[in-house]
Amino acid sequence: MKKEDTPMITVQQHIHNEQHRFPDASGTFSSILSGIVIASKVIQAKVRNAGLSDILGSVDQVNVQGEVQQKLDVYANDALVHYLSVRESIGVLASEENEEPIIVHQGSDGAKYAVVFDPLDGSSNIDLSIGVGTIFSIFRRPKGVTLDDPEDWVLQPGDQQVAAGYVLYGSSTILVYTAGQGVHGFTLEPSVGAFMLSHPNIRIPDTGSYYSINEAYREIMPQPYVDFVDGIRAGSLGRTYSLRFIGSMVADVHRTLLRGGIFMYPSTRDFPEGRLRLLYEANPIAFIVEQAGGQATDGHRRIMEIEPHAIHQRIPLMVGGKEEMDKLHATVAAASSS
Ligand code: AHM
Ligand code: MG
Repeated sequence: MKKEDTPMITVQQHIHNEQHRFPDASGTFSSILSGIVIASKVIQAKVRNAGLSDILGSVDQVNVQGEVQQKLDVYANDALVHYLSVRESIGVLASEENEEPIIVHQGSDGAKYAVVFDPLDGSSNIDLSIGVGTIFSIFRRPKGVTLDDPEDWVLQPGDQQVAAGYVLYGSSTILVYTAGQGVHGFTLEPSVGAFMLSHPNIRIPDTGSYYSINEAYREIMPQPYVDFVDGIRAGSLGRTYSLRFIGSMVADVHRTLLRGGIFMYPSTRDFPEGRLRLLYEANPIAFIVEQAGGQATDGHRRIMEIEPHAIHQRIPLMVGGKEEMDKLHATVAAASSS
């Protein structure tokens, strides 16, 4: 049989083998993931013909972060809430676009999981046909916590995530997820309408040749990050680097995962706590990057160990391969000890 005639592995088949991560409810993982898969197919269809329908531009409202909501932000959020809220195993949803967590299946004993998501990351790129993405993270309800305290379902450190992933609506649509058994990527085969395994067991290279940061902020970011960037530009890691910054974190991280290098969004004068959100941006990306053999920190601490105190909490985020991250941490540590 030629390679192209061999039946491909779908994401549903793949996650069937990951069921042991959800020992108390067989079929739960597939059910939650299939809600995300359906929502992402609906979102990608809208993204793909965005210029042809009345879905570009903003709506006349801001979200909890004070950011202008794009029509596609709202559409993507509605799709995820719609397809996830019918899953009986889910009790709480929390989204970048909703100030408070959403309670679903009130009173159902089967509701033991929470899903946290950024429905459409890279909003500033939506109208420009540049890649954007959906990011998600799944938690188990902590013992003793009820629906009277929906925030407690999701205010857990990243190392409590049972699964996390993203969907990148780029030149192709790719879903990347981890359930703690490595990182796997599935490309949407548009003629079949299914995500097929295309990137099994992704490993981030120990070193790469790209660095990714919004360098326009060099006057308003902490000096160690400027020093690190100047250092690698001057050859401190023994090779020539190129700069890539798309401004859609999912796309920048996806490239870093496959090609190596480093992505950084440190604190700035305008965002002293960092710009990216801990629960639905940094945590899921950290889980994926660590599972792929890389590192994810706020410059000092592992992202996955940080105790969250608010759903929309921001955090500085650095992710990358071993060599770049070690060099960054050495530069930051040297600055703090001098
Ligand atoms: P969003 O979730 O509202 O789209 O914001 C997050 C995005 C990231 O995708 C990206 O890394 C960052 O904002 C870009 O910020 P900036 O324009 O300050 O470089
Ligand atoms: Mg985002």
